[in-house]
Amino acid sequence: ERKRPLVIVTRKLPDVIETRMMELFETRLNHDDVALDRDQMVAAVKEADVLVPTVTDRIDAGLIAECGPQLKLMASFGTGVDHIDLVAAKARGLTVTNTPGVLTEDTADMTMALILSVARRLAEGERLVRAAQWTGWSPTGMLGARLGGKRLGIIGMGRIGQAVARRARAFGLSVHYHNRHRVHPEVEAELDATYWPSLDQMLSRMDIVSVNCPRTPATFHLLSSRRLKLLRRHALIVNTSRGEVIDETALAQMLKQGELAGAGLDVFEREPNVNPKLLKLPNVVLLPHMGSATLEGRIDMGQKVIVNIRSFIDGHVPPDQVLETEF
Ligand code: 8YV
Repeated sequence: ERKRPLVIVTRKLPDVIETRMMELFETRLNHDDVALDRDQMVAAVKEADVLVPTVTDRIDAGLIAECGPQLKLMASFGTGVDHIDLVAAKARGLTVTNTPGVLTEDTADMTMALILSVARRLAEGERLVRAAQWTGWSPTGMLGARLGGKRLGIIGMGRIGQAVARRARAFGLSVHYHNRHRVHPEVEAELDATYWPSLDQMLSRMDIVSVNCPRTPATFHLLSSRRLKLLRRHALIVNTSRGEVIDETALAQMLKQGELAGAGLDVFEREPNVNPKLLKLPNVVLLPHMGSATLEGRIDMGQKVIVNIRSFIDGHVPPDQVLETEF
């Protein structure tokens, strides 16, 4: 009988997924759900046939150089692959897979939740009530900004950006977007979205901006200090993608100085560390990278990981193979 492949999973996954993996493969789980340190990661890649990392594991060229010859597949649990050096992985002959599609709707929901929270001061109001500082209703109390009739600029019109666009239209927002490529005319028509080839021009015209692009070398600090300054003072910005797409220091400074009206951030440049300036600002909603955190979503992601591993082991191209040229 053929030896079962050793699959090492770096973080705790939903029980049903762990149980299924144990049935299918020789599986080593992480019951503690504490991220593995560098030495543990090195030990894992020396031994595993398949590694299942998450966004919190840095799979850089140094770690890839430590991989044992038997390691052929990195079946990442997550959609973003910015934590994996894809060029080094390719050079080493590693196949990389991710879990796209199954977290699109959840992440778009969270994007809308952040837009609503910031525009309507949800977190601020909640803090007021909990602190027993609410003195009663007033006609001018807790006034936010109406979403209807405002312009939303989506940066990155992929699966998640499109799901945000569909939701935004139901709230009466007009949808604008910037993307590497213009999306198919039929999709654009269905979303009633306006394409801006120039990000700079789009930024200067929007009321709300949502970051929905992947973090790639090309999108690192895409929202630089210079670009953030193109936003209007009343503009709001939300990010459910990756912290590094925005220059966090510049953003915090602008929010503090009132050069921007508010921000909703689910992701940060140095997670789990958050720029201390942001913590003190009332007009900022801060979440702990939970955009795709639904039980259903995590199970779907786990199932995708399993399908990718099985098809790879059976000698097929796994359905979610990531090519380094995509980025
Ligand atoms: C996950 C994410 O929390 O998939 C992504 O890119 O950021 C989130 O859905 C995380 O990646 C799990 O590894």
